[in-house]
Amino acid sequence: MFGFSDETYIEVASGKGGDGCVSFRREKFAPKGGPDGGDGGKGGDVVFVVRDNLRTLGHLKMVRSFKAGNGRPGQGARCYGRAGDDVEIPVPPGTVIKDPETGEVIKDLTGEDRWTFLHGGKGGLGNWHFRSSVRQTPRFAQPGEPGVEMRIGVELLVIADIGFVGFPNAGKSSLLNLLTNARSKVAGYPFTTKIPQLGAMRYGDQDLILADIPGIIEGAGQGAGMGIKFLRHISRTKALAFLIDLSDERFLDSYEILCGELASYAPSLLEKPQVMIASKLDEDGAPERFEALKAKYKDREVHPLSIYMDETVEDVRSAFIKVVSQSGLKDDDGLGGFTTRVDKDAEYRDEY
Ligand SMILES: Nc1nc2c(ncn2[C@@H]2O[C@H](COP(=O)(O)OP(=O)(O)OP(=O)(O)O)[C@@H](O)[C@H]2O)c(=O)[nH]1
Ligand SMILES: [Mg+2]
Repeated sequence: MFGFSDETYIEVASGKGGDGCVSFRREKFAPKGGPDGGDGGKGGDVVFVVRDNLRTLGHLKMVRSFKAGNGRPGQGARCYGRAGDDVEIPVPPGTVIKDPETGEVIKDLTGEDRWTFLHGGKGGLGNWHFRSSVRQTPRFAQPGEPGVEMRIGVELLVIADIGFVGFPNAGKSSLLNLLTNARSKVAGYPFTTKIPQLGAMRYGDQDLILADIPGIIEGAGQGAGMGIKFLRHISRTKALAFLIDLSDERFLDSYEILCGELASYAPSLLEKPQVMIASKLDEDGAPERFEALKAKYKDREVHPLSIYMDETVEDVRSAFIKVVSQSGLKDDDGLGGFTTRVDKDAEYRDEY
């Protein structure tokens, strides 16, 4: 297990078929014309459409109900009723549809483009179909078939592109909220974030996924603070962003302390590309501290950041896009084209 599971429930309904029509031909010279009621239209289908540019299920948490249109009733002169519109539900690649009660997988959409989940009800036959030599005036028609309504679970495993690493209170959640649609809790005390949070940063027509994890303190590898077990959530990210708090006395040593804790979890974490960020540039004395930090790490780029200075936020955004583009937006772990996987074991959910 190495990512975040995104999960939600939605209500879906296919359209009802339109009723068949009871009608008789009425013409000037045929006052008692035969039956001519047309058929009702078919109800709309519920269709899942896989969109490569989506990476989370966030959009399904805002609109939760998807209802296809009903078929229109048939009309006189053997006219068919119009078919109901299909409803399309956009989902990211790797989405799985589940039974919300049993958790049973109804459909794994990996590798699919479109999948019709529920068909709309058939339209009813008009009375024209029911004429016969012995029944010349059928005064009935068939009703349309009902649609199907269901509540379903939608699940996706998301592997973030960039994981945030920093001491508690360094400003990780503040940055996540500024760059993405996430609303991670921000407060001026340590360990505000207790559960890893994801946010999607729009970049062209792609989503870049940023992961905010709980703060790490010295000794976290031995269980201090929140420990480091949540590091596995970022063990498969493409890059790491280190947030070094310029208002923290230890600003010159923070990076080494953080690296030490990461290494105690998995030395391979340190092989990932990194973005080094010096946060809270607006605090008293921070610009001087930033200069000292830059001097210490003169061989690499250090990005100054203040959440109150838009240009620094933009600079960090560009650095994120650059580091992810360089490592390729698509997953290269041999598991397939995308960095989304189905969460089959869901082990982490019990832990928080
Ligand atoms: N002055 C200043 N304060 C900031 C900046 N960024 C964040 N803060 C403040 O720092 C405090 C901590 O911010 P968070 O975003 O919650 O920090 P965090 O790293 O997510 O903290 P944990 O979840 O506890 O690990 C909050 O009071 C923020 O308002 C900044 O650029 N400048
Ligand atoms: Mg936080």
